[in-house]
Parts: sequence; structure tokens; C-alpha cells
Amino acid sequence: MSAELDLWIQGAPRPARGSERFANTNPATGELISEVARARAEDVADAVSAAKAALPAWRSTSVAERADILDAIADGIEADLDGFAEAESRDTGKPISLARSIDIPRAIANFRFFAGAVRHDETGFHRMDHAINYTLRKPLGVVGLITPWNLPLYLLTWKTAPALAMGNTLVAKPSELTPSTASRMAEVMKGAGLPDGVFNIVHGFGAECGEALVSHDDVSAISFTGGTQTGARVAATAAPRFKKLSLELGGKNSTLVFADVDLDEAVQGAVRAGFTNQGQVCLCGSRVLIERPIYEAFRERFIAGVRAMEVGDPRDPATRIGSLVSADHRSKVESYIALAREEGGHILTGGARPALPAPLDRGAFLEPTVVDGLAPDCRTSTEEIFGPVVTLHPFDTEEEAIAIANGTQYGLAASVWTRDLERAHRVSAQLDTGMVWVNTWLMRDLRVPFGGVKASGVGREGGKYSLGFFSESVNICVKLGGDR
Ligand code: TXE
Repeated sequence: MSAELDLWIQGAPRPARGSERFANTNPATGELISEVARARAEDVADAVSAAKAALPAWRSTSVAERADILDAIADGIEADLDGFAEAESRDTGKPISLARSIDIPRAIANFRFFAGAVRHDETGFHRMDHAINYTLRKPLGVVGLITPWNLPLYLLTWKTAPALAMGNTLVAKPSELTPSTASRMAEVMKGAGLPDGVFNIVHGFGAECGEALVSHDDVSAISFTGGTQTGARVAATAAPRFKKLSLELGGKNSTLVFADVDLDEAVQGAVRAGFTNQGQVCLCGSRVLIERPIYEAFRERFIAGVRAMEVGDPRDPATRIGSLVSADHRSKVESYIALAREEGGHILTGGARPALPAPLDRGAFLEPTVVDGLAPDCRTSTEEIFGPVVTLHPFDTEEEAIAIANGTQYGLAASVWTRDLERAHRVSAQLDTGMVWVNTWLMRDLRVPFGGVKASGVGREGGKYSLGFFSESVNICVKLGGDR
């Protein structure tokens, strides 16, 4: 049941100028989902022109008008929640239950949240003796959004909503592996009254489509979420053109478990942190550091928790672990399992492809895998695997746990499990990450700063941070009289 999926430019679907297409397949079955228009630089230029032409009218709309449209988009996605969830699960291989309970509800929440945030936004005011200053926030202009395949609509809407709220016009480049829900959303946006040209989509590959967007002179800013190496390339292209840049990149996040925890709660939290979305979330806790007195008890329960997760058909509501995003990505993850063996690791569970009935036997499935016995500074323990592979490491002191957690090039997130309040604060403050959870994982308030340090990125998203990124702050200083 394959279809054609087009670019979305000037409020309408359209093939690429060169008429080329690429296949979008379901990674759980290998089945063709759609033939997708393959944009190159000339198509990107068309999309940027459409966004540029739409800018003067869109930036002059009132905040109330824009917020109402964001709410209407949220309503439109909600009315088709099942359709969106099915499309997301089919493109990514993730369990439908996850798409229904997390991905699509968050996409809806992103629009509602930023509609509210911009309605209630305040700008700066600085009083001097004989003057006042106020901060005017202007849209940046045409903004490029480049997003990955792990949480396709969730992350695209996380950027789209605040960017539209601040009056920018957009060209989005979703991942070539997961194009469907972006296009479905474009139709909803049209129905919600978003003027043509304000939101455009170019489908295609990084080197020929993403790069053309980053280097286009009429694109003022790029908001990118993806791999660290790609982020470095995007930064190198954007920097000499003085584009504003937000980079949300990879992570190798630690879950620190101290001996005073409620063991069952900590195990449950660590399993969820390690394997949600097949371990393909930049925030996943892929290395678990456990205080030695509870190491063995924790390990035993952790393995039992991992084995209890149902691996299989993403369409089955009972499935906890679906397919990885592609066969290529599975090969990358498997190469790390081989590396773990070479580096002296013991595979405690998993490590192989599960035996599943047709057509799932052609899918990119991999058993959830737990490894221990590795040095905390070896490659498997410090590089981002981005799959269902978690390493376990014992530690003896708080200082050692912090040193291991900080011993990677990444600095995105961590979670700390302890009932000692003072230790929770002390350890959290010493972790070199942008975010720390205590006795929980991935609990999100959309107002808080979201982002990483070191190789995990540059900048923060969320609430006022997103509104700040997607606008230019201009100070207006007004003299009030007097002689200065
Ligand atoms: O993502 P890419 P890939 C990590 C994860 C994964 C690795 C590589 O470790 O194994 O990155 O994944 C577009 N100019 N994360 O290669 O390439 C691309 O088309 C402009 C973590 O699949 O980074 C897609 O739309 N754009 C991450 C987007 O960049 C370019 C989520 C992200 O894809 C481009 C995904 C270029 N030169 C992977 N090259 C997270 N932080 O959550 C590619 N793109």
C-alpha cells in the first residue's frame, strides 16, 4: 500500500523539481510505506523563497492570532491522534503504545504549551534615572529546522511551535528515515488556518538537502537536533554565515544508583531510562553506575526487568521493545555489542536478534542487551550507542561515581537515585550535564531549560529559552527628560 509523499511548499504538496524519489520503508517489516520526493538545493531554494514571501504578513499578525492558530493545530493533531500514532510507529518501528501515549500527545502539548507561553510572555524593562529601556523581541526571519528520526513529530513540534509563536516562517527538514508525520502535520496546519508559505517541508538527505538549507543566505537561524558529528558539520557551515544556531546533540547519560535506594523503584527507573524507544532517546541512561554493596542484587533484578520486556510487533499494544529505526542503525548497534565482547564485557542478557515470525523476521529488531565487566573508560562505556544496550558498572565512593559519570565527551543528562537529600543535591551539582533527574527520569516540565554541555550541544530550548532563541532581542532606550 505504498503512496507518494511530496514536499510541502507554499501550502501545497509538490514533487521535487528533479522528480527523484526515495523509498520510505517500515523498519519492522521491510515493507515500502511511500516514495518520498527527494529535495535538492533547487527545491530548498523554492521552500526558502516561499517562507521569505510569507514573512512580512506572518510577522505582523498579533500574538493572539498566532497563539489561536497554534491551539487549532494542537486540536487538529488531537482529532487524528490514532492516524498520527500509526504513521509514527510505521516509520520508526517504535511500539504503537509509545507513539499513542508519548510521541503524539507531546506534539499536541508542544503547540498548546507555546500558545500559552507566548500569550503570557513578558519582555525586559530596565529603568535608569533619566531613561527607560525595554526589550523588543523581533522574529529572526526564515528559520531552518533539522530534526532526527527517534522522536520525529515530538522534536519537530518542539521547534515549530515556539518558532511560529515568535513570528518566524519556517523550512523544516525532517529525517529522511521518518518523513510521514511532518507531512501529515502540514495538512493539519493548513486546516488550522496557517497561511500558505509560513511552514514548508523539504524531504531529503543531509548532504544534498540539509546542507543546502544550512548554507542558504536567506535562512537566518538553524535549530538542529541530531548526532554530534552532524552537529559539528552544521556548525561549521553556519558559523561563517553568522547564523543563529541551536544544537541538541547526542548523549551518554549515567544513572547513578546509591546503596540507600528503594531497590525495586530504582531498578524500574533504570530499565525505563535505558530502554525507552529501544534506547534511541538522546536522554537514555545507557550506563548504570551502582554502589558496590547493592551491585549484585541490583544486577539480578535489572536483568529480570529487562527480560520481562516484550520484544515484537510494534502494532501489538503489549509490545515494549519494537524495531530499531533501520537495518543500518542496527548494524551500528551490533558493532558495539561486538566491541563490548572485545573489550572484555560479559553479555548478561540479549546481544542477539530475536526470532520473530514473518514479516517481522525482516525487521531491524535487537534483543535488549545488558553488559557488565567493562572498564568505565572503554569505548563501549563512553561512546553513544543509541540503541537497546546498557552497561553496568560498580563504584565505591561518591567521588568515583561522579568521575565516571563525567568521564565522557558528552554532557546531556544524568539521573541520581538516593534517599539522602544532601547527597542528591551535592552530586547533582557536580555532574557536568545540562540536566539531572533525582529519583526519576525524563520527567519534563516544558518551561525548564533543556540542553547539554560539552559535545551534547550548544544552547537551551524550552519555555522562555525557546522564545528567546527564535527571536532577536532589541533594546530600545528612551530618554525621559532631564539634562543627560
Ligand atoms: O543522525 P543525523 P544519524 C545520534 C545517534 C546516531 C547518530 C547518527 O548516536 O547513531 O547520531 O544518526 C540531517 N547538514 N543521534 O546519522 O545524521 C539528517 O538528514 C544538514 C542522536 O541518523 O545527525 C537528519 O534530518 N543536515 C540524536 C538530521 O540531520 C544534515 C538523534 C539528524 O540526522 C546533514 C539522532 C548535513 N550535513 C541521532 N547530515 C539526538 N540528539 O536525539 C545529516 N543531516
